[in-house]
Amino acid sequence: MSQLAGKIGIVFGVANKRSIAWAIAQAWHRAGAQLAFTYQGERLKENVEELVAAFGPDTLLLPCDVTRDEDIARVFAEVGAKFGKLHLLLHSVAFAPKDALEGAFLNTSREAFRVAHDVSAYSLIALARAAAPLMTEGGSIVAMTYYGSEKVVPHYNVMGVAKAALESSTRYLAYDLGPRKIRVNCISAGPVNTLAARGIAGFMEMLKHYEAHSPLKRNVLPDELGATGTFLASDGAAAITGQVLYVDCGYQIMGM
Ligand code: NAD
Ligand code: 0WE
Repeated sequence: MSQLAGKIGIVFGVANKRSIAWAIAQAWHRAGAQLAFTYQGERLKENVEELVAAFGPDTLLLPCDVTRDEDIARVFAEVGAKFGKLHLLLHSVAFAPKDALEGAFLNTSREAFRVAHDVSAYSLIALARAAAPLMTEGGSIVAMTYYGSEKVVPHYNVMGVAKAALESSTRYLAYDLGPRKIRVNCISAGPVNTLAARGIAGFMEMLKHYEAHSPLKRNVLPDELGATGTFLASDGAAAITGQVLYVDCGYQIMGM
């Protein structure tokens, strides 16, 4: 219950109540953490405002496009001014241009590659660098990834390459930040029906495929991602860094 009492955290990637970031944020909050939130832009502002109102009227909520260095600088300046320190950071942000997720990977444009890597991978480095000076008591950084980083998942395409960069960045960041007691890990989630997953052709078939072929014969629940996020943020994971944890009902172990 109070695994995260006294911890201060910041959450990137809430778009709506189905967002994985929202499931993890709720779990962190229930475990006693005090949280700040960011949202991508005006389009999502009202949505996220309504959600975070549940955490009290004085919850810090700031716009942040993770491709903008000035946004990132302002967010951490405000967190520093309000709390003076930080323990937890959730990175639950990804984007690739829609057309890059439809046709052949072979046709990935230079621009789609750049955008996917900027939003989905470089942003972790930028956020970690800005957060680290506030993590004076140590910290835990958690990022969301997906199995398409290591095996070919048709149509995941350049997102798979960007997730491979995210996972590798997690290891290099873990090495750099380890001496400051800041841990960096990824959760590799099985498919979840969120905004980012909806509209992807064949997504419902993918859920059925996991149900049929994962050892647990079902799909992962958002609350289960919350529980793993809480574990990684807690002192129970004090010696775990640089890892990718599969929270996918066991799907990743299968060869056939
Ligand atoms: P989501 O759409 O709810 O969340 C994606 C978030 O990324 C949104 O909040 C969006 O605003 C944010 N974002 C995109 N571009 C941004 C930018 N330039 N600046 C700031 N924020 C930006 O979908 P989700 O499924 O909850 O995705 C969250 C994370 O989980 C992603 O990293 C995704 O790759 C990962 N993931 C999702 C699944 C799944 O099946 N849904 C599985 C494994 C991993
Ligand atoms: O990481 C993701 C999805 C991330 C994502 C989603 C979109 C949809 C809208 C990134 N960029 C965009 N761009 C858009 O314009 N997942 C793990 C979910 C997902 O997406 C897939 C999947 C799975 C699983 C795409 C193809 C195949 C499988």
